[in-house]
Amino acid sequence: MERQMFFRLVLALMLPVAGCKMEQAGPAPDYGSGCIVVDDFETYTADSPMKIFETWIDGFGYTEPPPGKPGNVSGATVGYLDKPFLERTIVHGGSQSMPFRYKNTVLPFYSEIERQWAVPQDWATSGTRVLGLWVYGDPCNVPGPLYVALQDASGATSVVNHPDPNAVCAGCWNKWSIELSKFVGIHPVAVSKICIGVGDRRGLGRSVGGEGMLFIDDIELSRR
Ligand SMILES: [Ca+2]
Repeated sequence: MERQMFFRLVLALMLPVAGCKMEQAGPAPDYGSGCIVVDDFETYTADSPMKIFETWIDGFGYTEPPPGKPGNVSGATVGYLDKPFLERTIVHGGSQSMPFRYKNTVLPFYSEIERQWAVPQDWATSGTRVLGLWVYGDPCNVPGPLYVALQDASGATSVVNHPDPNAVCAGCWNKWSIELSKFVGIHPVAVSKICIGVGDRRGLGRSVGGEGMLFIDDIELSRR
């Protein structure tokens, strides 16, 4: 019940802030322009196997249906406690976005959500060179380090940090575009996992970013 109240409070606080360039909820990504959707969060439902936290793994994982899946023991929570688990008011495209609550005030002092593919993904196909994702940070959050990590089929991992620590508290939708070449050492033709996180994933034993709430939508690949 405590989590439910927290999320309702967050929603109440998420009004547009002055001076913020607002991005209204828009149409689905333009498939005809060369964009390839990685995840727009429109296909998730309240039922297994399409619950959002069965695909995007957080710190806690899930137990139903058996055998479930363990979490990554970070401070991240994907989705709401209540069905349908997705956010349906604060969305960028379509009618759903992914809630991502983070808590960096306890061990391991970072929060990370991850999606893994059994078959590695070719993200360089059709000349795509840029990974884009839309992020809405609760304006009540404190500035903190937002990052994306990719892992390829060889097991190599590379992390790109957002250049602006205020990205997690902007109070509006902002697109973060990352050239795939920034993920040094990763083969973009064989991506096996994407992680989105807040904090210092190196686990240096220090808390950064506090705790807060983000929404993620329209993760896509484009040519530029
Ligand atoms: Ca969406």
